[in-house]
Amino acid sequence: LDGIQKQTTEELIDRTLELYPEKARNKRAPHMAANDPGVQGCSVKSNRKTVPGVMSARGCAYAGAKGVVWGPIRDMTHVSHGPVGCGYYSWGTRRNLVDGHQGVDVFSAMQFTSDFQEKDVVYGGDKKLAVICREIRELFPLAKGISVLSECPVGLIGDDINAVAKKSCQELNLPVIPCNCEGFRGVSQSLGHHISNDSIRDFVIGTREFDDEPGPYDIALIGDYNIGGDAWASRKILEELGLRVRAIWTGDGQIEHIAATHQVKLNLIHCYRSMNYMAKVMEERYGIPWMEFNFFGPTKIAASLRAIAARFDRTIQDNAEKIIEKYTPMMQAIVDEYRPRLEGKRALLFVGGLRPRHTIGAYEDLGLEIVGTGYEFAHNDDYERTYEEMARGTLIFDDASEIELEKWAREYKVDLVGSGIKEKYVFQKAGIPFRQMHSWDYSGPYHGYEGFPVFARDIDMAINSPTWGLVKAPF
Ligand code: ICS
Repeated sequence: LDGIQKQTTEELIDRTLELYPEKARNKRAPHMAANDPGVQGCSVKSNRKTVPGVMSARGCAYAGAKGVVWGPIRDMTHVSHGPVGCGYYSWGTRRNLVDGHQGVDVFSAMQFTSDFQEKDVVYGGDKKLAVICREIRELFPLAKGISVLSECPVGLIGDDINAVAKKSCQELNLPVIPCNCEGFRGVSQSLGHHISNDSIRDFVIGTREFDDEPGPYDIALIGDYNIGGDAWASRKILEELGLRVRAIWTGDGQIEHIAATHQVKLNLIHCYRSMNYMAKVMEERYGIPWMEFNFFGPTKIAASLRAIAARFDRTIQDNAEKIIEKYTPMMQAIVDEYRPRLEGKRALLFVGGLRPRHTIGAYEDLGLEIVGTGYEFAHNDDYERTYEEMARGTLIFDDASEIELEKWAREYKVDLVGSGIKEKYVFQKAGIPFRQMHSWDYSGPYHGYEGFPVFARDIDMAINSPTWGLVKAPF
């Protein structure tokens, strides 16, 4: 990119690290690098404990289990087991949309919690949990199951939710699934994803079969959480391709479909970070192949459609070409409209475990340049998938703090920051356009052909709003 070279970025990294005292500087140094694709040894250290005292944007294991993997399953109840706060503050914040009747056959807008009090911490909460399961069965007879998501104190006092779940399951004749996702486990929400995948492996997968006969085009859509309707947009294209989407993990998800996923022919994974574990398990256990794909922006969508179609017969492959032919002019019209207003604008991204690499193509379709990208909680395999997506010399980083992000946004003179709610107001107050790339800033969908026009409009609206000319930061 123009004016961005490996050396200039390395100098910027040095200037950034100077902001820290020595100990923190040494700890943070391995977590940022200038991109050098194809060169071995250029790697960003990741999946490590956040440096104490450095402000981080990470969540916890409970967040990864409740908010990310289990929460979007619409037809069961999810019990936040422990004090009331964790359930309350994870209530309805991720915008994973659902279809159906709340409180009847869909429960995603409700908060179930065991509301631990002092006596539960002292004497244990197992009995209370059994009562809650009975109450749920009685009050919501159409609920297809109960997940029990442990908060920190449950593990600290040594409650045995697995035993309670087993007993309740027999007593109520209903799946009751324990998930030992206490917030203190691991270094971020990422371990919560893994623990949840393990609980699906141990208690859900293979416990049901689909009502109708399996077919050659049966697939599962894995790692699409229907943020702002994303999974609905993705599903539409896959169906147009001629595939049968038998289950979605877990956006607008149904537990019985998830339980029968072992019958599909191929697992298609959008969010690799949060669900690669189960894809690998299904491959080992049931011989189901899996592949990653990317439905952000027309370039990546077309490449993904061709790659997916290549796994099937001629009919599907022809369909892929037909779909691409049909949508390309529509997408070109969007690009023609917005690209002249966005060409050469610079963006800095900082999101969770997938989007910092998966959204790059969509920005580039609009003419933006990504000068830096980073993850809150990605692992090594995510970084390996990132280097090739970014231009040489650009900045790649892990678990950034506010002071680092501010430094980079200012020095790179970015036109847009795409990150989360904890970052948003810092940049907006500094007069820098911002889009929230977790919740899509209450917009969406951004996936698929339906999503790209929405994305393009939002990015244009953020960057080219006349508001910015009226903002004068006092610093
Ligand atoms: Fe996957 Mo926020 Fe996903 Fe990713 Fe994951 Fe989270 Fe969100 Fe972010 C997520 S599952 S909640 S794509 S929908 S935990 S936006 S890794 S951090 S980039």
